[in-house]
Amino acid sequence: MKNPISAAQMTEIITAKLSHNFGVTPQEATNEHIYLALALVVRDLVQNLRRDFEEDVRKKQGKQVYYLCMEFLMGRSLKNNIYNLGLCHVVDEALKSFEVKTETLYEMEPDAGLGNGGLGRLAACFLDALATGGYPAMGYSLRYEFGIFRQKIVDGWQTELPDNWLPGGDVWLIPRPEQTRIIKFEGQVKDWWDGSYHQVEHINYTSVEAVPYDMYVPGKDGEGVSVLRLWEARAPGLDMNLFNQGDYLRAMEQNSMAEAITKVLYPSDNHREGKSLRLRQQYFLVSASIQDIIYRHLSEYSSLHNLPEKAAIQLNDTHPALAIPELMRIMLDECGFGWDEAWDIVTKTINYTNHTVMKEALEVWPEDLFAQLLPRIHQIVQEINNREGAQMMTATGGNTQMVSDMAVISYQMVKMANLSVLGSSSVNGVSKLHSQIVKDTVFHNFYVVTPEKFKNVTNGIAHRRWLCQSNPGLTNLLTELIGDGFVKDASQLAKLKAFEKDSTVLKRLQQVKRENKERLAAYVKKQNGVILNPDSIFDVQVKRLHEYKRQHLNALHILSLYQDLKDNPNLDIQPRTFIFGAKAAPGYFLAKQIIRMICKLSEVLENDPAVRDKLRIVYLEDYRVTLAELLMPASEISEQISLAGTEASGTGNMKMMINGAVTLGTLDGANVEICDAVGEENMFLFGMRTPEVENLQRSGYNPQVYYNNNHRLRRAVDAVRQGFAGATFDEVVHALLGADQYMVMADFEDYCRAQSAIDAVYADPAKFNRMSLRNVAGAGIFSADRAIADYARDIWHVSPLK
Ligand code: GPQ
Repeated sequence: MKNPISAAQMTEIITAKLSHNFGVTPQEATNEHIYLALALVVRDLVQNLRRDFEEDVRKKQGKQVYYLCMEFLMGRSLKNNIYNLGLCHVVDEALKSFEVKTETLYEMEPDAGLGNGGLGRLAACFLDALATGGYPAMGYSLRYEFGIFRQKIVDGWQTELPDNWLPGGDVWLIPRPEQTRIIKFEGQVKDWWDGSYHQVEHINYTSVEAVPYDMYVPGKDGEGVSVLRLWEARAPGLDMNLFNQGDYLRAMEQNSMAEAITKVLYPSDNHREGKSLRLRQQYFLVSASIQDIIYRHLSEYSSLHNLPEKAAIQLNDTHPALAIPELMRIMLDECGFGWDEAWDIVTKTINYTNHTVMKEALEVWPEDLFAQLLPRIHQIVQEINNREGAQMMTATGGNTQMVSDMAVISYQMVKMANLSVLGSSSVNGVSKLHSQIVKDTVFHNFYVVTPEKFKNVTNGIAHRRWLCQSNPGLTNLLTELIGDGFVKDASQLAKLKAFEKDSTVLKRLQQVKRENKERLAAYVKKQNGVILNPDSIFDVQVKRLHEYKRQHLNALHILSLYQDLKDNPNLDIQPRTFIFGAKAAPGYFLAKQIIRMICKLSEVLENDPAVRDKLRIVYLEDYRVTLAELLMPASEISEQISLAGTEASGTGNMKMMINGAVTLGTLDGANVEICDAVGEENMFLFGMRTPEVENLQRSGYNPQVYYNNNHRLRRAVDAVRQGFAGATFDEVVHALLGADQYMVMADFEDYCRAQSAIDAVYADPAKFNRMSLRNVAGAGIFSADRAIADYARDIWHVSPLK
């Protein structure tokens, strides 16, 4: 920091804020007041840093990065901001005169839960890395009034409660009403020829205002600050025309339709949402953001010709794909560009990241809905489809099957993935394996035609949040052993490897883990009333609930272990605590039943005094960023057990690894690269590899075969069929014995083998601790700093400002 603040000064500024904003003295102030005052002080500091940074960017005419995403799962900001500003000690000291602990204030902040899971959290991690790396960057998203629902478990069933985060969360949001944009929906397009100029006018549209709110994300120690701009939808005053015609109800209807756009985040993950409100949300985000980007560019350069040199736009999945036709629209209709020149600029500016190969997630829109809601965008998409179709005919030597597979519009459906590939100069997957699968399967034809477009950038995590702030015990130990260089350069974690034979270090590592387990146990005691055994293995599976992630494989194994223990109460196993946390999409019945099965199994174990000290399940309600920050440091086994070829990357795997957990996983997503980093001997790998999965699928997979041939599996599945703790699980049974799309039955046996291997290793603490140490040491490449450096070099072609 340029101007370090003393604790005394900090006390003074907080006191001034209390008086000025809330009219209270420090004696009168509630903790709520102090939280808000401190947040405002920090916000001011970051805002000033951003102003200086922008000044510098302007002088150097630096290239801007724009990251468009429907989700930013930010979690809390206060602690992260204070940490990045290097003010932890100053704030701790200053708060003494207000007689409140910093930690108490941190706990008052609600999570900004503007995302579902990995995709949204990745976007949040990237803003941190962009700022720390000194890249000029803005994230664009929506200011949902309600973020991801709060989860409450009632009799094993997930119920959803609204997440009203703005009281308490909005201190970070600075409104910028002067930069409001207008978004136009519906209506008709009128076009005519004016001499040789093609004129277009959008008439009878409904307009909605987009009001921006800015949230600042400071980088560590540096001058870089990212901005997250969140758009709020507002009705532009009542339509007096309708009003005067006596159409009062329609006027009111339009009003609430407009404001519905940013009411709530769609809570589905890895699944398309075919609702027209979702399409409205997407266009609303895209139109406001593209207008904003153009405005910012033109106020610097007064021409769009150099847009690709000065701006890189990243589409985070296909949700913001309408940025492509929207940028075309503005260039054609408002800036007087011809098609070819506009298309050249657009495709050089935009890039696309794919985050899944799940079929049910591929976005498609019925063309009639699309045309009705976005008439001009529809025309442009048709034109893209026609022109690119012709191009592809040439490129494929007239292969109509390939051409139709790559079409943007086909059978009256608009295919967002194809639009994204055609309109981008780069298409990347999020792990080595996933990027390969993208080329081999979903976009194979595009890959054949334009191989140079396809790239990989393996995901990363904000290690300063997930290690330095969440795990102070480990961070202190690391600093003592290898210095604090890893804070800004995670590759230095590799220095820890030098201590792998040092028994004192290994014991201290274990001690740190122990303290983190106790910290989690204290939370669980308060929350669930269950007392955990800190000597048991903490085996963690936390992520969205999805059939492909196979939480039911984990549950099936626990059930089977329970049956073994009932047969033989003296069975020599390491005591285990299986920890689950997951939200299910509200309409996803199988996922909800899997949650219930896990909860009911937990009940069974809890009610059996003969086993509960050896085997226990804890289901953590309302899994979210803040809970993850407590959990990751306490994890010892990281369950990453998706069917090979289904999880694009995973990022929870990286968060646990960097906190010293050992992965129990398939060779899927970024697990493959975890394996490259630490070696097979420092993981517990199991299950089929991608080619085996493909072979089995091709040859006709039959889950019954495994049921018939594996006694242990049959017994466990039979118990599920019977039901337990007063509940039945028909949908789960059906999923397992019916299609078993994700081959739980086929991988069960090897999963059990890997689970017992864990037991054996854990019995030898030195061995387990060494594995743990090697995981921490190998985690450096999974820092978001590295991922952002990859994007900057390979895709955006930007360099840090300094
Ligand atoms: N991911 Cl398409 C989501 O969290 N939500 C989505 O809708 C889609 C992808 C995840 C993906 O499942 C993980 O494997 C990735 O690690 C993550 O995106 C970030 O790339």
